[in-house]
Amino acid sequence: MKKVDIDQKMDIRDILSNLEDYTPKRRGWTWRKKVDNLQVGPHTYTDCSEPLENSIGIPAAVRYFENLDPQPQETITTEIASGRFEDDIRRMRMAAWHGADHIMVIRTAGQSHYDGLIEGSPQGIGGIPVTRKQVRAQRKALDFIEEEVGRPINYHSYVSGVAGPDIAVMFAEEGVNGAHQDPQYNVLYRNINMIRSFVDAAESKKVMAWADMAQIDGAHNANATARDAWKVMPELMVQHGLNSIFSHKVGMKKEDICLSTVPPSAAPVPCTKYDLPYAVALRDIFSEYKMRAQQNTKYITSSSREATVTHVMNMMISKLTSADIQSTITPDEGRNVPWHMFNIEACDTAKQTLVGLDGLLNMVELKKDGYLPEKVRELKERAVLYLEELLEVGGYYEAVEKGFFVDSGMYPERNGDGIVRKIDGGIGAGTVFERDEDYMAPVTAHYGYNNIAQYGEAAVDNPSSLIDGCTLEKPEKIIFINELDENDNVSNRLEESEKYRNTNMVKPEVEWLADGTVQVEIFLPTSKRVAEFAAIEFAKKMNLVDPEVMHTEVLHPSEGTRVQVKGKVEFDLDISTLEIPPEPEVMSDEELWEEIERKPIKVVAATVGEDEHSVGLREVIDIKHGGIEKWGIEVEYLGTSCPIEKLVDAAIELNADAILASTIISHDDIHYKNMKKIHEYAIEKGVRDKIMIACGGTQVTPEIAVKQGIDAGFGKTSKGVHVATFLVNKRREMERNED
Ligand code: Z97
Repeated sequence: MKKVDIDQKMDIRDILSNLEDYTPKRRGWTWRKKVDNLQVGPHTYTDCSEPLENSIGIPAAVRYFENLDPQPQETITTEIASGRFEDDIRRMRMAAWHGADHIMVIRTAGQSHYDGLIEGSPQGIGGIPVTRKQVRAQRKALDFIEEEVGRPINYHSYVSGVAGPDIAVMFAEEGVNGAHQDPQYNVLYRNINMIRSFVDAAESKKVMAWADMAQIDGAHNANATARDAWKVMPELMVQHGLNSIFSHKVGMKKEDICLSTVPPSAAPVPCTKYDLPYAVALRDIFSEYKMRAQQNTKYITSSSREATVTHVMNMMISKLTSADIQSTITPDEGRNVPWHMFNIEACDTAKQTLVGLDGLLNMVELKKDGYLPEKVRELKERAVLYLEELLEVGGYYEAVEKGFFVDSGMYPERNGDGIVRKIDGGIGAGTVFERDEDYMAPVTAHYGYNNIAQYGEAAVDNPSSLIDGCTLEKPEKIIFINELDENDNVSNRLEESEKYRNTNMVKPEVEWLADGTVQVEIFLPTSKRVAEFAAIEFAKKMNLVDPEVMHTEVLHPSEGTRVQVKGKVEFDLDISTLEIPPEPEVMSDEELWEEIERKPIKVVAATVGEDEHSVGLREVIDIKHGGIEKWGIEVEYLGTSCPIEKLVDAAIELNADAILASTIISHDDIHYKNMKKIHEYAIEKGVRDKIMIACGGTQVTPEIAVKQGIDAGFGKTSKGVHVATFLVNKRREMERNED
């Protein structure tokens, strides 16, 4: 594939071509490189990492801070789950530009129960079927995207389910950089046999350790499942402990083992009182491990505002306890629609918050006495007691059989409603067999008994040397299966949306190319239920197909309700038919200040003709609204209904550089006629070549205005900065002409 061109869309077909021969550029997880006292513009950052080569800053950066886009030291995760991997690739690129360097691919519903690898590129539900083809294509795309942004991107999915070890090997072969692996997930949430899950985990972890992958555990699922998420805190510490030490004993480096932590509560409960002691207790106990902090999704609703506040509150905890990876759940998790724009918004929320909190720990310290340490100690005690009881009843398997986990009581209280699994029950029960005495497997990164010494000393540490390397060393030995299903595959999907792929045709999209979906925000002065049904009718009248209410918020039981509706449009647009005028030029504040300080500009301004409107012109003049005064331009305002002659005469008398005339009324083209008059009267007075003339108004079309003889016209979207830019530019031009 050719090098990515920023101005070109990624060509999915290009990524898919020669996929059978593609090998990933690297293996293993990469952390951001922290820079001490990073200088970006006039600011010094304490906790930031190396800047990107290409990125998009948050809106305020673009508008006010000269595109500063410092990158926090924490890895930022985006979860991508649209069900079509080809559309996810475009979303990954957008996320990378907004600061994500950990791309987590959510699996299609039910993949945990597949006892083997899925092949090809079928469409998924709530995620994608993770297959070699899909993984390879996405890793290949990311190899290009990381070059474009100038930072390694960690690609991640799940090594869970009955096919865990198969997936681990495939991930190691394909350069996947991180994965969730936790046998407790299989047991508790997918009812996969516990013995099978722990045996499989040993093998999976061994392979992941070989590939230097970062591992995230599955503890966050207890938060999402428990009746009251804050009550599972002691048990979660035990879950983290079991998976962490198991992983380390299998051979993973501690710095590759990440705890999946979730603040267990959310406002309106006094969440910091729960969440902070919990995070501090975890940090204390697991000081050698990494923390992957994730937004609490348990209490998420369809309000993206509310989700964002929870996210930000959660990040305060992350910052105070030095989390290493910050996950960003799409704030529309509560809507179950993974939209591009919310995905990207969540990355921005993380970046904005973490950068905003830069240096926090140099300024504030957590208290060493009182509520916080007392609570931390209490949590640790509860966790230790929990672990002791677990050992007393015979160990993990017995504890699960007795329903220890995800009980709705705060340990040691127990309500008897925990998840119960039988030691010999669940999917894959009875499928674990002891290896025969003469068992031997000539493969790398294989866990446990391998009767290999008989083949010589060298083979003990390197069993695959017996077969001249296995697929981990010799990627050419991998058998790449392209597709198994002739209907459900990416080629068919690409063909279906061909009309919109690299052509002039566009259609709105939230998730899949040309899905046509749009969101409409409607306020209705009525009660909730009435508003919901009325909003659907409005959406239908707007020609939206399949309208659905996504979110409702009562502003008052009878006065009004806010409704967000989504629906599809069935039309598209040929962008080559658009008439797009050149973008108005805008100078920076600095350039304008400098230029006007060098040589002041004075203008005379008025609303001309029989016209009493003043608001538009005041917006362009007044410093309060970003008007031209802001940059030091001196303005003599003559008011409304000002005769043309008075305006021009005043400009001559005051020795002004420019005339600004506002003309709102457009009946019989009076606005253009007045412009022409100003121009002609200035000629008559012999000052036309010395005074700049600009006219504006809501009905003014700049091109028609200039045809009247004046220097510039400004329409209803024009602002002070456009006028100031014009004045500076025009004066420079006049100065050049004088020379
Ligand atoms: C996350 N927000 O951070 P399947 N293994 C583990 C998991 O947590 C999950 C799977 C496998 C979440 C993502 C929930 N997690 C969503 C430890 C899912 C998924 O659905 O059982 O095939 O695998 O990960």
